[in-house]
Amino acid sequence: MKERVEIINGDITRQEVDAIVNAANRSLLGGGGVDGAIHRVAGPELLEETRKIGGCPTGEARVSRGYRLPARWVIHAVGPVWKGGNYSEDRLLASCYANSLKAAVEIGAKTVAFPSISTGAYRFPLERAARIALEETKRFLEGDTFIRKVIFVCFSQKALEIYKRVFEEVFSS
Ligand code: AR6
Repeated sequence: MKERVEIINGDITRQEVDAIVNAANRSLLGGGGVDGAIHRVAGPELLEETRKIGGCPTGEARVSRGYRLPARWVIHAVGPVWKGGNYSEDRLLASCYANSLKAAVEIGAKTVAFPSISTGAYRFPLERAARIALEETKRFLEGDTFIRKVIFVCFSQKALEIYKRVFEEVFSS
């Protein structure tokens, strides 16, 4: 189980995996942060495709092609905006991971890279988000044999340290 998960520091747009996950918003029309970076590298065809999808509710995920990205697919997940913790933020964030991994299996993606959904513009506390991401991934992989590798791409040294520590806690229990 543990060997199917990797934590790295890097830029998700450069990952040579079958699918990368985008931290999108409900419009799926692009934005800042990792969403902006993915659209810039993928090229305008990505927006053309996500426009046709027509949006996505919080906690769910939709699939598009990756166009000029090294990844063949982009799984657009919509994380919750952090509002203090009493608005189902934890459950909605967990759903993003479960639904993204489910979508990966459906499109035949064996290697999947995630950013830290909701922890930028949406202000979800990083350690809490890392624990949810890793617990939900562990739960999913326990019931799945198809996915070979899930990579968590951290965008700062601080995020990397938090993810690595939480990974040890979650995956050794
Ligand atoms: N690779 C990996 N991680 C990244 C990258 C990158 N290239 N760029 C940023 N991050 P955010 P959210 C990290 O704000 O909080 C957008 O405008 C970043 O350090 O991208 O889910 C959307 O359109 C942070 O830890 O996403 C939505 O409107 C994490 O990615 C809204 O922001 C997520 O930060 C979504 O907000």
